[in-house]
Amino acid sequence: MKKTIQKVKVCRICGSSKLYPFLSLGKMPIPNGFIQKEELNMAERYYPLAVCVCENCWLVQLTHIVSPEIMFRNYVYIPSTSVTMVDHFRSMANAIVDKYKLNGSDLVVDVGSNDGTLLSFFKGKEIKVLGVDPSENLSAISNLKGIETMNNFFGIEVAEKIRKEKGKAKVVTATNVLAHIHDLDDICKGVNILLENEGLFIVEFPYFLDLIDKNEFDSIYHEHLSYFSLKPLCYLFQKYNLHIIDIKKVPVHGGSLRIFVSNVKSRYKPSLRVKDFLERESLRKLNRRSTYNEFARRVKAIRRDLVSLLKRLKLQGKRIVGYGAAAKGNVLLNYCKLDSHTIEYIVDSIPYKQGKFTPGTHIPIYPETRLENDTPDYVLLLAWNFADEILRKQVKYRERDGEFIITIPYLRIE
Ligand code: DWN
Repeated sequence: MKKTIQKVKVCRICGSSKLYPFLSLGKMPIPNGFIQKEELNMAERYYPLAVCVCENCWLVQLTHIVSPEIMFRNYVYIPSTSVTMVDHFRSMANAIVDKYKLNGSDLVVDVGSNDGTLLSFFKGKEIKVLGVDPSENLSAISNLKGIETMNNFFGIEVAEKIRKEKGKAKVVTATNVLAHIHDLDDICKGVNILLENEGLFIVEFPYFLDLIDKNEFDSIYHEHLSYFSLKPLCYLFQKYNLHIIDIKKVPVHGGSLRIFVSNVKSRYKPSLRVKDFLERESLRKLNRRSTYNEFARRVKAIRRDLVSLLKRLKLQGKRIVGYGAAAKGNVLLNYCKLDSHTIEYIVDSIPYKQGKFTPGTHIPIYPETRLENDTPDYVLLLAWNFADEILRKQVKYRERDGEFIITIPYLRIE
């Protein structure tokens, strides 16, 4: 995709042009587009951020796609910076090894392997591993850690190269990456090339039902092209003789699904859980415009309530800072037009982000240690998906009567 942005004209799964737009969050910079102090007066690229739903297969998707070269070649999302995510990937690897009896002759390939955190737990069990990731910075970190990683976007070409050089894979994993990919057909074709006949494609993604049920609208951003429920994914997989054979609900990133996909000719048959989840989706009326219009109404109400709360607190002379310079946090800040006049600064654990400023709203980012010597009245929790971990970390701030403002799943002060 040579242009920096393109309008979506047809559904990426079924090709239908019946796309119903239901929520716009306005125009804003890409959510991980952090800027240096010397760039503060330079123009930033703003892109439309809006979602539509395909009225044929019911895939929820962005109305415009920003070039992946802009978003992923140098990437700042590093799961190993959070205890929650490291524990999550450790238990995921253990569960897969136990469930599918993986051994030293098996190859596990991770698509979007990031800094190699998930693969390191398979490697720890003497299982052969290979990462594939487009970000130059993260591939370098992963290779330095001894996790062999190809610096590229996964697809047919990379799959063929891996199969030729390493053989077929017993397991291909993809966590928090399928939603980032426009050409899902290329991914499925690549999986079919790479996977053993009895192999498993194990995909984890934030679940759209959680997104609308918990009003997680700030998870809608330029990196996430698709917002998956099971029905459209079943539609996609059946095009490539793949089917979902099992599902596990996991709590990360506001509520995600881990789905297990195999070739329809393999010995694996769909468990009853697949049918249960599909029935639950039809009960939630995901095939009705009203479901999406109602969600959009709730999102606007959350913005209205949050902005008026913060305005009231500022009028009372209260100090407010942010916690977690997350992509989702930048969506919230830009959608609610909250800049450093309202949010004095943001603390974050990722060194790369410290010393920079948030995209569009230009709020300075400091290390978390700043809260050891400063006690603002309120902290707006932008990384709400790590609420437990962060609240545990900030007991001392709360003992000094500091309070957290948390917006998801509903606006509250703790
Ligand atoms: O899909 C994606 C999700 C999985 O993660 C990626 N496209 C981008 C990314 O979104 P994000 O930036 O919202 O990710 P996080 O990991 O939810 O962001 C959390 C932020 O909070 C990070 O910048 C790190 C920070 N943090 C912190 O300051 N102290 C996190 C923890 C746990 C902490 O204790």
